[in-house]
Amino acid sequence: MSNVIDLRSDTVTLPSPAMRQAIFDAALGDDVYGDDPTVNALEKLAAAKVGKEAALLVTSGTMGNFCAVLAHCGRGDEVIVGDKCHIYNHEAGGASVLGGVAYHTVVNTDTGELPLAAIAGAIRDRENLHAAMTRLVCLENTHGGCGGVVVAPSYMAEVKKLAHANDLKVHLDGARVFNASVALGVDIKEITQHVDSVQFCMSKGLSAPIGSILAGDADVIRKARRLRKMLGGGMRQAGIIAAAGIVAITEMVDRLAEDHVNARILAAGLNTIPGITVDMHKVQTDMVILTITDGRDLGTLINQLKAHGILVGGFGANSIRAVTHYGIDSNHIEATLETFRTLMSQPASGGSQAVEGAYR
Ligand code: TLP
Repeated sequence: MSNVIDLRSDTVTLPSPAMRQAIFDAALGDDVYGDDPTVNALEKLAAAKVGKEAALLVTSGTMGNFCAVLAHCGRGDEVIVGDKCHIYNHEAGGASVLGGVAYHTVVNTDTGELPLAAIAGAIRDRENLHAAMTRLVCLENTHGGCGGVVVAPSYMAEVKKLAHANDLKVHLDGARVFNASVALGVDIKEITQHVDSVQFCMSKGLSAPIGSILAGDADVIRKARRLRKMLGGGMRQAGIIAAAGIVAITEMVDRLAEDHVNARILAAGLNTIPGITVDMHKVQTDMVILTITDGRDLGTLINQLKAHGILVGGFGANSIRAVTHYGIDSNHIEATLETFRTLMSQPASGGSQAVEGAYR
């Protein structure tokens, strides 16, 4: 795989040498008994980092979001989500299937927001016996379904105000919230202060092999810990995972800026190629969404790129998603641009091919 340039996602990152060493050296115990010192250290560190009372190590972003929704909502309750968000589109309907929670979708703006009036309109009247009980609003930052855009903290503050005025909680799917804080040049707490709970992934741009953190107040995390156990996510010597997580949040945050620079260079280069357009306003973090405008078949192009050792994913009907990360440097960006130039200068071949693993 060494010659492959894998731009499908920042989830493909491999652990850094410091992470591998930390995993090797980790002090371990049985975390279901609360005895793993490395997990305990990570949870304490993570909670402090995002300014919350408590934190929980979970296997994945999906598990973190699931535990959060179910910690805030009971069966028959309703959660307000954006129609382009990950929780609604890419988590197998877990909160609904396993938790009996109904999703109430609000149309996302291109900027990853849910318009405040639409949120207000989606909140059910608790006195109406026909309606489910609205309990929670979920935000996402950065917003993957909107191409990795950063959602403004000032907007999040408005959502929190509206939610709390209506006795609702706010959960943030912050799978890439460190990308947002680095892009804005603010401390992560400037973002997380506006939500009651936050899930962030250590296994994306932060390059840890496994693991996410769910943080919130002590009561929410206590409930989430039980939910995690119910899902089979109570892990034993999980310090193996937590050791890499500590390196992720202490050493790998600042370097996300490099991924953002590489994404801008890739996007700007792609934008000069006939038959491709990139909305440069939306290239704010590590994601580049490029739209094919010359009518050629997307699946065929993606397969041609693959044959040249470049892996990307489909994004909607006419677009491709390329994500920069720890395993991608400026030489990879240049090689990717060169291959795009070559392929796009060739006439489109006939026929159509399926797009595997498309984002939406
Ligand atoms: N996103 C993955 C795929 O599932 C689409 C990716 O390659 O972008 N929230 C957001 C915003 C995410 O982008 C993801 C993963 C998750 C949650 C879930 O995280 P995991 O994969 O750890 O369950």
